[in-house]
Amino acid sequence: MKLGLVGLRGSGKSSILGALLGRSLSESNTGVGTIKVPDPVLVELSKIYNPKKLTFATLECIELPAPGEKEKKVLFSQAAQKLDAVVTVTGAFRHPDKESILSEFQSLRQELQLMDLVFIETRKERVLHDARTFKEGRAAKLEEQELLDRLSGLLESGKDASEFQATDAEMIKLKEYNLITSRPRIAILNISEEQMKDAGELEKMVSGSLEAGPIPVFSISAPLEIEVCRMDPCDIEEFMEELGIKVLGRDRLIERAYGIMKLQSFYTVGEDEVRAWTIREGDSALEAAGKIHTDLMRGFIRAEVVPADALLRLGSWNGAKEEGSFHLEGRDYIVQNGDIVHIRFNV
Ligand SMILES: Nc1nc2c(ncn2[C@@H]2O[C@H](COP(=O)(O)OP(=O)(O)OP(=O)(O)O)[C@@H](O)[C@H]2O)c(=O)[nH]1
Ligand SMILES: [Mg+2]
Repeated sequence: MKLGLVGLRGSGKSSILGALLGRSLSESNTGVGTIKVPDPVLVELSKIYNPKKLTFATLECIELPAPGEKEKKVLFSQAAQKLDAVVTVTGAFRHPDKESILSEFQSLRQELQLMDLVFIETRKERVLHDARTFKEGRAAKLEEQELLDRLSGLLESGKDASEFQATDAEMIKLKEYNLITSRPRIAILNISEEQMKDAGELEKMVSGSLEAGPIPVFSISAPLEIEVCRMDPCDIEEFMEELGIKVLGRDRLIERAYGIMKLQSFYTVGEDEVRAWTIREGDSALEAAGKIHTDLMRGFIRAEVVPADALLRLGSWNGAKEEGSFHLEGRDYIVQNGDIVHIRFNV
């Protein structure tokens, strides 16, 4: 899963990425990185199997160029197409008051709406051209044009595409357009140390400015979190307590990202490797198999499933089998969060 950090120039995208990855701005600042998803269940499972390799699920993070930078427009659009979720970064640290923080947040939002508008206008031209040129499929083209008109009207009124009231058929088109403001989003306020005491209030102000759609808003002090990442683990708790940080920004981001993208984990276990995998809620055993390897998907026979909590309670696969926690499932089985899955396959 890919998260994109999007923000105006100098809002602190690189710094936030550094905080998420635990590295300073000067170190390998390539604009990309992978966050390991902390997983206590996985760690417990590894104690049972003592595997050669322990592999955590990961989230990929990339920094996009600031929207509105003319020479990087293409770069931005290409990168934006591949994102599963958009993380907006507002440089609260550089503002003296609440009003100007909100104003930066809103300018960024407008920039993103503008990029969607540009896409829609281009699409509209093409649809109109096709409707004029070809007889075949004209009705559908005109219908699409009407949808695009409504979409651009919404964006022009300062709303996000995610607020669009779409029918099921329109929803399919919307998915195809893959607009930035229709993607799952998280808003980060990059605050200074002095602003930490007002973090709650700032977050409330920004969420309050959003008419609809659940966009989680939370604040991170990037330099401070980078510092925390480099501390001796024994000192971190005390330091965080002193500063009144309850949960690190990175951990909050992961949790929210899982929430908005409706992600969950399943596990594979064995002596070679114990591993966590990311899937979406509602994904089937066949889709889970495909995550592991396309061969497993092609040659899928059945899935052997044990919930991780049962395995941890009973201490072994066989123990879980005897107790009745083991179940055999077909390709349509909906994988549950925390399932340990063993795919039987034949290719
Ligand atoms: N005081 C303070 N400075 C910050 C904070 N976050 C970032 N900065 C500084 O602001 C400047 C810009 O930060 P970057 O992280 O490079 O911002 P960016 O959004 O990646 O910038 P561009 O990629 O150029 O658009 C740097 O000099 C940072 O050191 C912060 O929380 N507090
Ligand atoms: Mg940068």
